[in-house]
Amino acid sequence: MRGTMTRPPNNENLPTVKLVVVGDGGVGKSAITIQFFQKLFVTDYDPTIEDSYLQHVEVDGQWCMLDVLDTAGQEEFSAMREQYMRKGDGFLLVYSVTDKNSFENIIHFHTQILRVKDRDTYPMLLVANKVDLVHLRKVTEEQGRDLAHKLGMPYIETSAKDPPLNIDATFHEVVRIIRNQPNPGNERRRKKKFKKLGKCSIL
Ligand SMILES: Nc1nc2c(ncn2[C@@H]2O[C@H](COP(=O)(O)OP(=O)(O)OP(=O)(O)O)[C@@H](O)[C@H]2O)c(=O)[nH]1
Ligand SMILES: [Mg+2]
Repeated sequence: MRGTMTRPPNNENLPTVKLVVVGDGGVGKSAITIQFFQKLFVTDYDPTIEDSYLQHVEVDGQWCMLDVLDTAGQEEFSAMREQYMRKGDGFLLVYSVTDKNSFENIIHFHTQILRVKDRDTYPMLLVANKVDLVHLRKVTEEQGRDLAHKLGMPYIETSAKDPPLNIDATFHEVVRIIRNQPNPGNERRRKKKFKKLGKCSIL
């Protein structure tokens, strides 16, 4: 009987969870996504414009349809950002531990997501990728954890290279964060109410 528990149920009944993978160009967003969905490491760098992946997954005994958008990190495609940010239920904010700039730019993705969502918090996970490149590392685990703490999100270290590190754990964790968020609708309303109150007090 236990075996039947792990079989995916009818896809039509599954709740869809939309994840968006963001971060600078070349940090490994596509490599992480392809390692998760196809179980292989892409060694070539082929800048993404926009790719999406769909698959049912089981997280903590509950199945869902995971709809993942792998976005463009290259600056020339940044105009598309607001549009895809609107669609996400949760975000993977990826930087490369070998690229300090990509780490420093995380704050901009974070700010933009909160602005587009009109929220004070939103389900996000800080992903420090390429930790296999030990000798090229420029951003320490402590720096990563500090930033995650400051931005109010969990932190995870990954490698998309074989043998992969924490790739399944990363996607599962974002699903968990989305499921566990406290009453998102209420928070949005509360923020709007505060804005109105703010206006009233000025008048
Ligand atoms: N060693 C190592 N290389 C990686 C890792 N992740 C990605 N790479 C390599 O880094 C390069 C860029 O990876 P991509 O996944 O294409 O980067 P991206 O973030 O999708 O880039 P854009 O699509 O331009 O935004 C590729 O050559 C990958 O093979 C990793 O964890 N370890
Ligand atoms: Mg890519």
